[in-house]
Order: sequence, then structure tokens, then C-alpha cells
Amino acid sequence: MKKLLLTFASLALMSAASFAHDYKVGELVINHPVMRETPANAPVSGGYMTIKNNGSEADRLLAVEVDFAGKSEIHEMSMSGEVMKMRKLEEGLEIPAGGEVKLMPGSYHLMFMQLEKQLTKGEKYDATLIFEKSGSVDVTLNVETLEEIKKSLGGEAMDHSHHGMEEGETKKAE
Ligand SMILES: [Cu+2]
Repeated sequence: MKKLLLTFASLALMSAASFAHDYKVGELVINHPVMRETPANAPVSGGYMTIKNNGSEADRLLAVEVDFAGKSEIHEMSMSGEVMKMRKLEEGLEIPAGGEVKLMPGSYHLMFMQLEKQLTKGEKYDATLIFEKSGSVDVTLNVETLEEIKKSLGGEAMDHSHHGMEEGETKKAE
């Protein structure tokens, strides 16, 4: 019985730890950074999270560095009439003073291109987020399914397959 109780206790600790997935740098709080799992040979994936700014000055996400992708960018996605458009934010993404920005499917996102391997649900990858004022912070990106990401962050499904083509990726011969 004692052993069983211990098992329950450690399970409870483990699940508590898995919920506490946030990072602080300066006045910023980055909550639950994730990226989307990919099918085999997919060249791109999206990264999502909530970034809250508790400070009285705006900050700006300038870049993200990872070693599982050849190229990482910060993107905005929006509807232009019936067409979904994606563009790179050359100036980075502003996090307003006292405000919160959600990176989620169909909206702002990190775009990881030239993936070196398939991303599988449950895996974790290191990333460094670089902010204009607060500096850089190391985070862990959890790989989740689109359904899980939409459940925690909201957002719409996003088809990245066309985007890869836009970026000059050539489709693998089937
Ligand atoms: Cu994109």
C-alpha cells in the first residue's frame, strides 16, 4: 500500500511539472512554447506560444535560433479576402507594454524551415528566443499535434505545405 501511495505521489508531481512550462526573461513571460508534429519528409513546421509583457515598455521578438531546422523566421498569417497570406515579419513581432501576444495556428507563428528530421509528438527541442530589450531566453519546444495546439492556444488549421513550396523547397519525388 505504501508503495502504491508513493507511485501516486510521484505521478502527481510529474503531471504538475508538465503543466509548469513557462519561462521568464526581463518583464516577459513565455507560456507553453510548442511546435506542430510533422509527417515524414515535411520540410516545415510552425511554433506557437503565448508571450506576455508585464513591463511598461514594448518589447520585440527579433529572432529564434534552433538547431533542428536550417532556417527559422517569425511570420504573420492573415486572411486577404478568401486567401490566406503568410509573410515574414522583417522587423520582428511587437509585444506591447502590459499586453500579450499569442502565436497560434492561422495567426502569428514561428516558421521552421529545412527541417532536419521528422518532428514527433512528445519530443522536446531546445530553442533560443531573442528579444530586442529583454535579451535572449532558452526555452523547450514541446512537439504536439495540431489538435492539442488548437486546444491550448486556439487558432485555425494552417496548411504549411504550400508555404514550403513558396520558400523554394522542391517537392520530393513520390
Ligand atoms: Cu509561416
